[in-house]
Amino acid sequence: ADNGANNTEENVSDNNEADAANSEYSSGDASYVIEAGIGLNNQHPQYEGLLRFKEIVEEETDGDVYVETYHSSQLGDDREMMEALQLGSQEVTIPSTAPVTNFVDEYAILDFPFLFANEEVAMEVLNGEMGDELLDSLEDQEMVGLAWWENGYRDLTNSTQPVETAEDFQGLTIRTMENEVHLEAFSELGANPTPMAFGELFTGMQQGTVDGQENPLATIYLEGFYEVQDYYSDTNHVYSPFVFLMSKSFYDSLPDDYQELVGDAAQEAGEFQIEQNRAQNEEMLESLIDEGMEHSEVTDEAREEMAEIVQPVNDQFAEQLDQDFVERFFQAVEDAEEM
Ligand code: KDG
Repeated sequence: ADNGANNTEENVSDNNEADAANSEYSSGDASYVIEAGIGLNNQHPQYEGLLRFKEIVEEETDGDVYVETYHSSQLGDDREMMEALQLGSQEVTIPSTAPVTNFVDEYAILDFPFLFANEEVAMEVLNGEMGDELLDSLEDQEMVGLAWWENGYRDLTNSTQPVETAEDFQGLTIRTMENEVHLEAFSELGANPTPMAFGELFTGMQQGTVDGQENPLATIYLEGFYEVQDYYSDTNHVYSPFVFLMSKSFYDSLPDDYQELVGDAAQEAGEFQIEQNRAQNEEMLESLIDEGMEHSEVTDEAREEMAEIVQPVNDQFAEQLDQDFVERFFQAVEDAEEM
């Protein structure tokens, strides 16, 4: 899509007919069209959140801003969609923060294993000053960060063996997101990490290119990973935020009141997404077991051992980042833990 007021014609597409049919508005009548794409499929609460964003924006602008929604990497993988945002050829994407590290170094800190003790601590930090600073830092990269959504705690699945302790990672080929912290952490545990775009993951597991992967429960179930994975371990090794990104050139082309409106809508739809997401993440374990996956329970003790093994990775990356930022970030985590 082009930026600005005359980007409507070339945006008309028909591979999201179901969603278009649900809308009383049409792209042809809109002054602004937002092409929004995610990597996860349309069963995931992230997509429900995106549909909520669409509903709010279209209703409040009476169709003057129209939102076309795409899922399952239809518009590309996370990195490609972010590049499209930079170029202004796509308006919105909502990646996990891990691949954002390839654009802004400081995002690496969010992927430190065992960083956030629970979701409340994560939300407190993200919705506070440090989170704002991370959102603002995207502007230099031609993107505007509008809100934090939630993917959740990531767990391990694989097709080879039950994983309960740090030793069990030895020799496992694990797909990771494109993020150096993840790569180093899994190497430290003795696994063979293989970075891969989300859209290639199912086939990768099916064909045996990788033995396993790590994602929150909702993704494991809703993407049907149980069809190609036998073992599930509740490692909870890292908390993954989603970040709602908009193309800066598109955002700048909006009148002030629309800028405020899309920001509020991203926030409100995010609150809804987070609620749905947590409910799903809780429900999905039983469904996975019903589908035949074996659940390996990871004890707190085993998790602590994993945390100790990967600590040098956190230290090494913390050293590479701006020290003032790192100090303030860890302080914010500590403050949030005390609340
Ligand atoms: O829609 C989000 C996906 O594109 C991706 O960020 C999900 O956590 C994810 C992964 O494992 O790639």
